[in-house]
Amino acid sequence: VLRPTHNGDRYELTTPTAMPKAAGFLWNQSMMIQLTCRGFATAQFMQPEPAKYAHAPNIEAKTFMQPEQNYYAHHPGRFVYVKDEDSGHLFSAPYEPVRAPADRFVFSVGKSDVAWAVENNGVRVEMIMGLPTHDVAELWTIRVTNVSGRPRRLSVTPYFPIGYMSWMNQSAAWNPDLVGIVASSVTPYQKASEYFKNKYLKDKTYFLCETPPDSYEANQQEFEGEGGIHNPSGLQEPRLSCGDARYETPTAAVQYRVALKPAESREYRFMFGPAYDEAEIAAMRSRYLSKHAFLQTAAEYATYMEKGRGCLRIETPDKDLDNFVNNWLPRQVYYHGDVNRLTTDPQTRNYLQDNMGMNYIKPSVARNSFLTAVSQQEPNGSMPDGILLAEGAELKYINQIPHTDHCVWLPVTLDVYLAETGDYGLLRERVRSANGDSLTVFERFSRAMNWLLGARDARGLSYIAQGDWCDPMNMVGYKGRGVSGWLTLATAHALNLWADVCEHEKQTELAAQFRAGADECNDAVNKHLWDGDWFARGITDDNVTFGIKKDPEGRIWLNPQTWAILSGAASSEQIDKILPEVDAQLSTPYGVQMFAPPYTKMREDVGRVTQKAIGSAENGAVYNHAGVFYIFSLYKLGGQQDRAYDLLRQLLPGPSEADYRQRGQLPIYIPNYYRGAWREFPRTAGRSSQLFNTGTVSWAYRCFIEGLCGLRGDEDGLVIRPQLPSAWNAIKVTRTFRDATFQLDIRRGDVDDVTVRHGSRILPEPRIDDIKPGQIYQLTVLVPQ
Ligand code: CEZ
Repeated sequence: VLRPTHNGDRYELTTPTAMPKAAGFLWNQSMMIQLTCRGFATAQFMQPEPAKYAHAPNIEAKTFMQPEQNYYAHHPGRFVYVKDEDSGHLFSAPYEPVRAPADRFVFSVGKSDVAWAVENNGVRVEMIMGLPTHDVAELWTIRVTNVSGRPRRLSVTPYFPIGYMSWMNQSAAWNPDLVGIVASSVTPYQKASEYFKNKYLKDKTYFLCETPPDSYEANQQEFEGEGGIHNPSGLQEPRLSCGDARYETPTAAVQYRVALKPAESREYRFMFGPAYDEAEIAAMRSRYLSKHAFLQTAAEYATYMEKGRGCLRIETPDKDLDNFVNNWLPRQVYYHGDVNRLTTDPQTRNYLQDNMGMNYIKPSVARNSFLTAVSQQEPNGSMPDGILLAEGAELKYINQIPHTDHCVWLPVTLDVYLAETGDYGLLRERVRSANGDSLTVFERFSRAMNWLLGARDARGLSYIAQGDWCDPMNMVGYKGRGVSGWLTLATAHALNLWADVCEHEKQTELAAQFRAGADECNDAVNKHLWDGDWFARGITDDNVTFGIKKDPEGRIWLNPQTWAILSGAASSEQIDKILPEVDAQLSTPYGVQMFAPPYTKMREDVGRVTQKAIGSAENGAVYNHAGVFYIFSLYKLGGQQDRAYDLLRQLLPGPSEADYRQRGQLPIYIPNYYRGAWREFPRTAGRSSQLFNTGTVSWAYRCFIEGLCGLRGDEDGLVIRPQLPSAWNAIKVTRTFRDATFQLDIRRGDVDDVTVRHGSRILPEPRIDDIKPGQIYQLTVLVPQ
């Protein structure tokens, strides 16, 4: 049912029912759209806050993107009804709303378009959607071909529901000058001040036709009528009734009556999107709505996507993995760094980690993100919960809840920037903050580290307030006393990384001070949180240690184990105990769970996380962000290449058909989680959240680059230490690094340590220094058997 094509840069799904939520997504800096194989769509655009131009048919609650979104018959989508005007046979493409089984179905997801080819009753419908690189609009091409071998009389009716736009004011009508349906609304508000804020919102939605239709309908009720969306009444008549919507639910249906000879086709082009006024719609029409402009726009967009191609090409024994790493993983990393999840106030930890991935794609973006982030540092050295990216943006949703981990991510993500660029000059940049203080980046990072050191209790453990990395762990410390074991370890790791930088900058006293702080954190965790075979997760306000053997639920958490490895808190004896426990208690066929067993009821001294559905999200799912931290720690540890690789592979659906069906997702992105609770609820375990916003991807790419391929930079050059899983004998890798290209032929050999040959020369150490930009380095690398 699923196959890669064209060297893995497209994936094709040949049924709309096996994986009904399988979807592709496209974005630009102003919008994002996710399209399912069945034709449902979720789109948003920025003005500058996220807004919609196609809505549900009822009032919708506003929220950020959620996992496991459900679709229903009237969910916004992009459809084409095709009716045989002689026999009355009706079907729709891609599949919704009629749901007639197709004779042939292909949903084809590319990097810069999403397309379908559907055949039913001797008619082929091809649909393809692309986006402009800068503007907000969907560009649709719909081609209908008679493949029945006999003449046909058809009605072809594209149907783009607009939905319930506003309870204050909504309408829609045909606009003959624009050749399309234009729906108008007023974004609802209450305060007079909001009027001025909303005044220039794009409250219109347009659906434009390159070719004038024979009839149209702008009123949802009128079109769907008693027949309903599966068999609209409007299609029972010889033509649509050319009606409008006056404080009625708007829609966009247009109809073409065609007589097609055998093998004859018609091709139509449409545009769908938001606008401020008719003048803007007219401008969009003239800019985009022609065959020529569609082609040119598609080429430009492909160039824009190509900028996200990343720095790594691999050839391994696993072709599906190669497809993902070479095509899709950098694209998802690029998406995160390019648009910051299309919010104006990304969570600080997300902002820093999403930009961490940009080091492998466009380091200058990562560089700027540090400057932006620290310019919003508080006077006491702490970091705010979110980074404001637009004029007038505010901290919303989760960013109004105090979380204590944000400073940790500064050195953790800087580590990649320095490894990739060697640009220590960033540290000497002076940054003025909103409160007027002007400090260097170096000084700001040191302040952040001091803040972390200060935010600990008498035992030396880090306060959690209302959450750490685990957002919904909001009641461990809401009374002000609870502490986080993970955060204490993450603090130690951050301090160690920062101490390295201090040393490089010849700040030896500071380095010693931060290293001593890290040791203190590690010691405190060992003293208070080692539970015999693993580390506990924390201690509550009421002094109850949790994440320990005697807990029936939430007994072992992954993050403290991972970060104890990274921070150096865990000795090798402890690691020997931890790893088998993680295997035994947390591993599943879909990756490693974030903790186990999941909570079945509220724990008032842990919080909201325990109320999430069992095995979903943070409540015991295979939460990939936590999983990838663990994978990273295994690569750092060394000697764990099989454990690390098995888990790395599990981040991705497939390659067996059973696995694809269970996860229900195309292998074109890593979702934020797969359902866990594998022991409790095996039926739903593995199911993808379908949410492609996740901090996982920058780490996953890092694990492939630094871990599996072992290609990490330092100030002077590139170190080469691949960690191949034992089942592999050889791989080929191309890595771009500091404007040079490295082509590596890596294989097992009779060597005790990694041995690198460059031309005829065996290098004294597995590293290349004095890298010449533009040069191609061909290296033969032998790794121990
Ligand atoms: O949000 C993510 C956050 O964006 O959850 C991660 C956290 O580290 C990321 O920064 C782990 O908690 O209940 C909640 O508030 C959840 O925490 C979600 O908002 C979660 C979403 O699934 C979005 O990815």
